[in-house]
Amino acid sequence: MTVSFSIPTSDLDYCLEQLLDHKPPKILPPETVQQLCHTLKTQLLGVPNIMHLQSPISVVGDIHGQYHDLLEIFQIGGSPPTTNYLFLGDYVDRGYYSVETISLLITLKLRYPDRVFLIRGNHESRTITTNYGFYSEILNKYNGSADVWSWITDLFDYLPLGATIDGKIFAAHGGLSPSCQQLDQIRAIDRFKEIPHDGIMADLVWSDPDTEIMDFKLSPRGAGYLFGLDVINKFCHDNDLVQMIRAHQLCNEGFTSYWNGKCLTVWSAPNYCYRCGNKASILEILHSNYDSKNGSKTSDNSFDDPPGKLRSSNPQGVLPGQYFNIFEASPENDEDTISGKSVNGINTDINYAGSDFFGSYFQERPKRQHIEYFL
Ligand SMILES: [Mn+2]
Repeated sequence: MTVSFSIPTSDLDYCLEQLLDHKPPKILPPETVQQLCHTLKTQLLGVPNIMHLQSPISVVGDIHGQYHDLLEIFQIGGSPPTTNYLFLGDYVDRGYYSVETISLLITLKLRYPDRVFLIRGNHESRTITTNYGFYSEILNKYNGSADVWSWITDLFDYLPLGATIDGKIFAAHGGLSPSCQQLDQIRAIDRFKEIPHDGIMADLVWSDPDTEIMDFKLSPRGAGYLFGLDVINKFCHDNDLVQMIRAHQLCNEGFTSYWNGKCLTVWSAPNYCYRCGNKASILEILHSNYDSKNGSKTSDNSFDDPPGKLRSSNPQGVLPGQYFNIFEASPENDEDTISGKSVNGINTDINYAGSDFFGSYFQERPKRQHIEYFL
């Protein structure tokens, strides 16, 4: 018996056709999903925990099963192989089309392996997908069988944890970890497993920046940490980086720039859960040649005060060569708003790790910020 390590292009194109040419999109047969997952796993085995990517590349944040809004991204941002894409995780849960979303992304990764890159978010996990929609969606769409869920969540264990872009930008789903000072510590992790409750791997997918604190604080999410400017400055300095790009937090305008562009949040699920009314964005990185602008080649601490000048000077708060392409929900998203009864998992939220942190967070937290710690 032979083990396949690649799938013919024509077969992949057929899968793309099934997903793209039908409305609603046709789900792929179970055996096909199994084969796609198996093949991608064998390919991801050789991929390091932190991928080494180059600009130009477009960075995409949370999608959460909003399949039609994902198609909107390719519409406005260009499609592979013409445009390179780095997806920052949280492909599944919440929206109605997690299966179609992850099937499309897996197929695109196999079809254009050097153009499409996927890293892991906190929802690429067996525990989380059991509670937030993906698992039940699969039972519904695959006649009560959880096989497809097993294959896809097994594949999640193989996804890389982050990427560098031009060696200067660090990208991950969530944020930094008090247990991690060096990128090499992330490179040394055995990532081929379920996301643990704590430690570097957990923090990378769960943490958030916070402009009101210094150092690390436990996150109100119940996993990961909040981290302040001093933390990101030191991490960037020690690892020769200029910026961190991440997703994981709903942004009303589709993006947030922290600390003059030192940290950016990309959010790519417009009208999140078919009811938040928010915009979405993708971050287009054309280049990372900052030297011509500020004339200083050697400055590692460009963001430290007093100013060393590598700070954003445009309205979006991004660095030179970067642009947030903002977009709104697809027409299909609106239809789902009208026809939708409840969003996947939204009413069964309360339990994660046995505690009621999600509900209690909203009750206890003073309403001083627009930050909402949606899972
Ligand atoms: Mn997330």
